[in-house]
Amino acid sequence: FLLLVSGFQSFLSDAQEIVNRSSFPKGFVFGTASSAFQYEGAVKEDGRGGTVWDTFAHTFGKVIDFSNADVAVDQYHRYPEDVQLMADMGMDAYRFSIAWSRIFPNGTGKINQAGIDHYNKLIDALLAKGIQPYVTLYHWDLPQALQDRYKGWLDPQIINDFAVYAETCFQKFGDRVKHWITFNEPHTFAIQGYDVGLQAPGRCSILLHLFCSAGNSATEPYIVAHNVLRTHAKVMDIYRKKYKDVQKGLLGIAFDVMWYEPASNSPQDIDAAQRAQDFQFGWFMDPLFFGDYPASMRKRVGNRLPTFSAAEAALVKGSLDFVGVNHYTTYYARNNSTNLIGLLLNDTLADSGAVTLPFKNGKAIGDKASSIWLYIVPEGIRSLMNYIKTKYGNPPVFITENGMDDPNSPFISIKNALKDEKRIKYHSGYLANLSASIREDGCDVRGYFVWSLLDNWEWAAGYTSRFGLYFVDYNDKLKRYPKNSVQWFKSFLNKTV
Ligand code: PSG
Repeated sequence: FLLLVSGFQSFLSDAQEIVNRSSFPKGFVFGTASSAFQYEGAVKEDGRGGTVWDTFAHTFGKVIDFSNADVAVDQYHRYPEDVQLMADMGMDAYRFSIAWSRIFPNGTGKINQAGIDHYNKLIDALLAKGIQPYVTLYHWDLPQALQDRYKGWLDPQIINDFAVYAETCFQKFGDRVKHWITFNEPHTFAIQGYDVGLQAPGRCSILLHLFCSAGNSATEPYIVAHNVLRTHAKVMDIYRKKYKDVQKGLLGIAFDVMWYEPASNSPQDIDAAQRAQDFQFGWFMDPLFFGDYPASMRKRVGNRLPTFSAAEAALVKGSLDFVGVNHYTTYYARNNSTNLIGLLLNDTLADSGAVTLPFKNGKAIGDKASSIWLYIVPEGIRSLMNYIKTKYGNPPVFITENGMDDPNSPFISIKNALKDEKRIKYHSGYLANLSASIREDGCDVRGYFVWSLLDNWEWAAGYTSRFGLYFVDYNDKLKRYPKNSVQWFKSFLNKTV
């Protein structure tokens, strides 16, 4: 009987604990997140220039349902309605991205006033409802012109071009935007775009260029990441020198961060879990906090890993006010003793010498969402917050994305699609663990953004995946319908005491 009771209590204390706004510190921010390319549509309107993602989405075979984001969920036109949906839930903030090619259609040159006007209207609509804008400057939609001109992120010329774009945003919007995120998930776009070629610009060399006509999977991801870090540091330098005193905003960067559990308690697997984290998160965090790449990367990547000059290292180190963490899932990590796949592919992913999988002995680490990579492991967020606290000295963290998707099934009625009890369980589990990491472990977490406000265009998965709190009816004028999770967040957010 006692065993039963304690079993029940531990069950209560992880997934099912009842949390609400009052489980979080005063001033903790709740919001939803989105990105320009996945939401806006209107790709040819008001002078917007093309991007590498327009090109990629229109290349046959790159998106699994043969869709593109020309219309997406039309937030470019429907933002007033969408802002109202956020207000209905009682959200404090909205994370969205600015499309570089709406501001500079060719990446550089003359400002496109219509683009400025659009984001002014969006920002003002949010503020009128008491919703704080959290603005990402780059969520993967590189102006195609810069890819054509000098291969985009592969060329350090991009540092200055991005800096001009970023500074333009500070000048035009910084009176009202107090939270800036320079980049969304550089790890994802370096790997997906330049190692495996599954995302724009679709470069890779694996399997004798079977999937990509050009690229080098062993070197380009490192060059891209290096140029992103140098760009980020330069943008922060500009912000601190010219804007911060007056505008009083904060600037950070957002990373995709899984948690890794060693697959066994062997020293080899424990080491592999650490290396997996080094090659995902440490790749960016170590330069930002310590001024150089992790030792494990230096050792294993050798001269393919670029180096920072002393001046660059000094500029990169400390160049952030907060860390944005996009966290969805946890995998097992095991040591890769043979590295046969690495020898075969000769790519960046193999360099860590760690194999990460959501399975152990044929058993999944948690319940699966719709995306093949997304397994539900609520405790992972607590472990990750503690890892950041210990390793990087407890910096301020925002969870800039957390969420799960349902399949887009033509066989389910809208009525049934709105019954997203699994999503409610997902968020209550992750939020309970996040709250515990703050209250019980002392982690400095400042806010939480749900991915995503609406169902939207999920990159290479197209419209097959539904991450929204609101359902979007793609067959009937993109009408929005609240899933049950909307009601859940509404009561969660109202329970302030
Ligand atoms: C994030 C994390 C993983 C894969 C993809 C992403 N992971 O842990 O394996 S992409 C990220 C992105 C946003 C996407 C969203 C859902 O910032 O644009 O729509 O997550 O995939």
